Amino acid sequence: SARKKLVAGNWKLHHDRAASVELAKAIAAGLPSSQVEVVIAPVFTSLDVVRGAIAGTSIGLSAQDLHWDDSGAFTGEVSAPLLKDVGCTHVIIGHSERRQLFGETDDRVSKKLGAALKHGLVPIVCVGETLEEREAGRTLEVVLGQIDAALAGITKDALAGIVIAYEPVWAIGTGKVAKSSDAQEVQAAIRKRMSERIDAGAAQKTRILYGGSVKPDNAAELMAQPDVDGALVGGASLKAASFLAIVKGAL
Ligand code: G2H
Repeated sequence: SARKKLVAGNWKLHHDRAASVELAKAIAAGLPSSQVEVVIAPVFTSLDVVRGAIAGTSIGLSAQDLHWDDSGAFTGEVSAPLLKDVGCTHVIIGHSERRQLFGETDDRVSKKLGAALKHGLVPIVCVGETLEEREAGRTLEVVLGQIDAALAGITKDALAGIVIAYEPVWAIGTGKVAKSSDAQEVQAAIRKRMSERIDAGAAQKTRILYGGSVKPDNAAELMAQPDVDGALVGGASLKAASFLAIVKGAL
């Protein structure tokens, strides 16, 4: 497809500043080509030093969450202007760990998406069904419902620039990867939904990543699917060798 592949490393709650810098430098040194867009998402406290470590490279810098207000009495929160200030280009929104463990709702995901767009951060919006929902045959209903809620009010111009990550909850950190045909089926349905509800031309430009136990040995097959435009990688992004092998799988 005409869409440039994107591979994003979600470091979750791992690595102090020194380890983050070391990993970022090793990734920068091993990048195979500029044909794949690469983004890394360290913890908040490492963003500043990682920005320095990847300065002058094409690697994007992502936060793992944000608050929708610019400032105010919101203890513990970080806003889009502050993420811009520290050098972020991207922000992950609605990761399933936030939905499951920290009370993230579709409504909040939509507000966070609006704040990211307003301040020029590329949102990486995560959706995905649980095992229970999949077994009940509700996968598309759940995922498309999350898409509708997250993208409520979004314009076609904004749609082309956002990134969606389909992450089936049962595949996250479990070693159980979705079959590439299952990922393709859901991701094609997401694109169709965005085409119908927002704009067909813009939906052709939106990158849709797959996430959930992506490893060097399954990445290439997943990313060869027509609607799998890259990967959101957790565990395997914590070592430069495995992350770079996944990036190569996108070529
Ligand atoms: C899904 C993924 C990255 P992992 O959460 O967002 O993590 O690759 O460890 O399943």
